Amino acid sequence: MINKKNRNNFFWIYIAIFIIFLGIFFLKSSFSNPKKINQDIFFNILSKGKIEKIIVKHKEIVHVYLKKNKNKYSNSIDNNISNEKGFIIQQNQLQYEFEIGDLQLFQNKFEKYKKLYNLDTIIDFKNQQDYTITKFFFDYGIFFILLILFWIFLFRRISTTGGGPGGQIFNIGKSKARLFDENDDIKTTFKDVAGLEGAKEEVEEIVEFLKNPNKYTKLGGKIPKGALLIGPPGTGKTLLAKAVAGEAKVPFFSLSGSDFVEMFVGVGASRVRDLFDKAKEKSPCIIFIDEIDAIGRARGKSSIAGSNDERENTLNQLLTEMDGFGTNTNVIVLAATNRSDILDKALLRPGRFDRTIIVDPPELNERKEIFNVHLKKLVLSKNVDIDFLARQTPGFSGADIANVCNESALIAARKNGESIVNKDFLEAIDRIIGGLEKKNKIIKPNERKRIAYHEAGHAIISWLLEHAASLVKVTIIPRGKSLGSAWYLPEERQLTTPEQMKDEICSLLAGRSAEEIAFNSISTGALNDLERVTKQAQSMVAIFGLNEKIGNISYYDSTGQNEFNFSKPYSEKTAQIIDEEISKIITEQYKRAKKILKNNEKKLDMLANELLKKEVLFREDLKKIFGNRPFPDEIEELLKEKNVSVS
Ligand code: NHX
Ligand code: ZN
Repeated sequence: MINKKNRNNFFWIYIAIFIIFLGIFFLKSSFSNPKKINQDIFFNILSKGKIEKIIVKHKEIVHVYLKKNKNKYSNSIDNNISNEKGFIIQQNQLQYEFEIGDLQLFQNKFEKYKKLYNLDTIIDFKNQQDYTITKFFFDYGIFFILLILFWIFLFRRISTTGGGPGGQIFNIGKSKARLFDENDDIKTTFKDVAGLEGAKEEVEEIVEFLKNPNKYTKLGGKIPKGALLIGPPGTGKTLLAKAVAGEAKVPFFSLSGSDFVEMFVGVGASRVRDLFDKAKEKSPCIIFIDEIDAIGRARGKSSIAGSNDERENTLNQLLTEMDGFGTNTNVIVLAATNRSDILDKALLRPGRFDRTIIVDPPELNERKEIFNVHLKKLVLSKNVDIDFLARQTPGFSGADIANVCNESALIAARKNGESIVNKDFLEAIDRIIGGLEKKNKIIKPNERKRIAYHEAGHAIISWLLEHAASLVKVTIIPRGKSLGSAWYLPEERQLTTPEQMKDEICSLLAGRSAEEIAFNSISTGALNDLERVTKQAQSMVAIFGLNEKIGNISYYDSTGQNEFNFSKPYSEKTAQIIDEEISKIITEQYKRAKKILKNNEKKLDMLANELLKKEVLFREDLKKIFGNRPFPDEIEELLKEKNVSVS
């Protein structure tokens, strides 16, 4: 509310300033804007003896004052320069101004005229200084206005909304935390947090600490001071914190790490101090700092001579405050980040954030729960199979799933459907993974044929290799940045064997090998495939220690501390071996793919032609050509069991 009022105040100030300056300009132009003439005309008027005085205002500009005219309406001195509107000319009214090139020359000529025509015209140099100042003001006034506006804008931005009537300049150092207390009804509860079982338990315990601390302190335990939520974007860290706010029934301060950051020195630290002062007043309470990496980044790293001082001060103040308040103050700090690797180690030390809560992307059953939460709000048809959807979305975060649900509702609405059907969901998933379908993209027939062979190659190899991910469908309809794609359902495993990795590499290379077999030439289209293949092979050799030549060595650095250290942790010789081994793996698998495809060339042709005809092929279509997949397949069973068609 205060905020809104504030904004209005400033709005009126803007308007007032604008009007004032508009007024000044208007006055200036109506009263003191002399008509510009040139020197010849001036001397013409001068010779007629009608000029009272002239004032040399400036080195180059002269103001001309006419004598009072007896005949009020006859102001025409010369037809060329008459005032067309016929205004009454007052005595000594500034009428004309003109520029002179050289003052000395002008003065000589003026004196000559004066003598020649016997004139009483006065020449005056008095007001030069004065004029310079006014001219300066009018010429540069606009810059002053801009400067003032900028200044106001600046103060408006940094003045805070927290506390203090009006949120004035004096509030810069106050914290920007939003306070939720008993009066705010936050509707989020732990019931709304699906999945995240482990994280939820930890957080629930924190709520317990605040509700009855005695239960824990009576046995001598100390209540933790802080907990850090770490996890990739969209996994529900903020949601978890919101649920804490909804359940705890204690004051809850919420702010983002970037709220501390300001362009003025000392503001961040003072905001931290203010936040903790407020929190102590309201204790027991919770402080939630979102995106704490904005201030919690490791100190002294990549700083260019004090450029990061301000952030360091803020972090130091935060550390001090967390150390500072006693264990019995009952203020618990929750913080969230998705970049734990760059956090300062001092933050993670016991006594600050004692607990680290890892928030992982949801697994199969967790995704099912998340789907259940979001599907509650949607109008579903009976055929929607949540279990199946959860399986189709490996690697999706909570936010992704929310997006799928929303997108499917929109897709169903576009089709004027009564309710959302399974197919809408699958379309939404495809859309989110692969991007927009581009049915109208113009593709030449020979290119289309190449695309079909490329995708058919992927399909066949993944069908025939034991460890390759199982295929869901192949399509040559362009989508997002790709011209065609083979859709897999990867097995959600915790461990991967080199056989599985090699089979995956082989099926990725199959696209290009199919092109080579069918056309005796290859294309740039395999870019994405090659990128993934190279990464995979690199990780086998240099990270996972899965290569015989290199042996059980990993050059991976999970601490990320050598981020700015460009030297490689291995010798030139090893680098060469690594490169050779990577290349060997890829070449081997490419040959393998080509050999398998050569052995199945007829089937490749058949599949490619089928693709050209139908554009999309599903598992059933492949089964017609190849028979059952020679290896037991997870989704095969699922499909049988659930009796769902993927189409
Ligand atoms: C392109 N994209 O960007 C087109 C639209 C081989 C049938 N030129 O492997 O879509 O070719 O299995 C510069 C030069 C991306 C930028 C070449 C960006 C190539 C996907 C790769 C299917 N499915 N590849 C696949 C695919 C492509 C690409 C590029 C580029 C294709 C293939 C992209
Ligand atoms: Zn490909």
